[in-house]
Amino acid sequence: MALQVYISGKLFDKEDAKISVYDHGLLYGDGVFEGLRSYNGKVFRMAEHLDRLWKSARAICLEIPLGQAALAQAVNETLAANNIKDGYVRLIVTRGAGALGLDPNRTSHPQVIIIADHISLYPQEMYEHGLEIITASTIRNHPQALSPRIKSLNYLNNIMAKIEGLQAGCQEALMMNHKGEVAECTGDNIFIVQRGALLTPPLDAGILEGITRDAVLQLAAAAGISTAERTLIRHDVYTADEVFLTGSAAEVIPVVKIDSRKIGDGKPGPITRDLTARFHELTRQ
Ligand code: PXG
Repeated sequence: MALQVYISGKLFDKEDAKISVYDHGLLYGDGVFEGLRSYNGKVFRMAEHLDRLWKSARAICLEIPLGQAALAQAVNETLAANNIKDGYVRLIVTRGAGALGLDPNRTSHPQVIIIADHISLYPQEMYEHGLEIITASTIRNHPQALSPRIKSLNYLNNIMAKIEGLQAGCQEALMMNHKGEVAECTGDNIFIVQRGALLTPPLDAGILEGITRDAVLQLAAAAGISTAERTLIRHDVYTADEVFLTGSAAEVIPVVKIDSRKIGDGKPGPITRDLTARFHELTRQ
């Protein structure tokens, strides 16, 4: 059977899952989304993802046309319809179809889309041996232009940095903020280990409040590892003992080289490996 995609209350075969070319999600990137993971038939931190989706929508004055409980049920039903136990869910809310022109008031019917599928961002080999990344010259969106806290359908800022990474032969790129501080990667948050302490940029560095980031901070604290949200500069990353990235799609992935510089001894470090194991235990329990 073809993959089933949910659009505003109905399931469609993948080939027939279509929305209007007048949808402002397409015309202007006017909409919000979430990327969730399901492990063993259960969506990881569903409530947190829905909460963030609602906050993103609130930030762009978009009213989601159903409640959180109904959307959670639709997510579970879409996973079940596709018989997916371990997979990836892309949740999208667009502004809906309307007249040409930016005016969001000239649209009607926001579209709610749920894709349940599989995602593999990086080859397994990179989880074992670590990722090589670069720092992008494209800075993260200025928070006063478009808050990086909003997971909007306009990801060009991140895509520009991703292109820089790919052109340099890297799968990810580290983005600085408008103050020259470390922000995050194009689709992942960043952590460093410095003298046994786990450090990650604070939200006011202009980053997405990652749900995996929160989970890893909690796991580290519970494991007795000292943690802090601290402003970091490129120097801190270059001289870190360990670096890793977190995201719903990527989970926890070690970084062993940045801008061709070896991090630590060039191998995934002990705290990274320990937290990866703890994250696997948490998600696959
Ligand atoms: N920063 C940015 C800019 C992101 O887009 C994260 C950090 C990590 O957040 P979570 O909550 O996932 O820990 C993200 C999330 C995809 C994909 O399809 C992207 C993300 C998540 C899932 C899938 O490329 N980005």
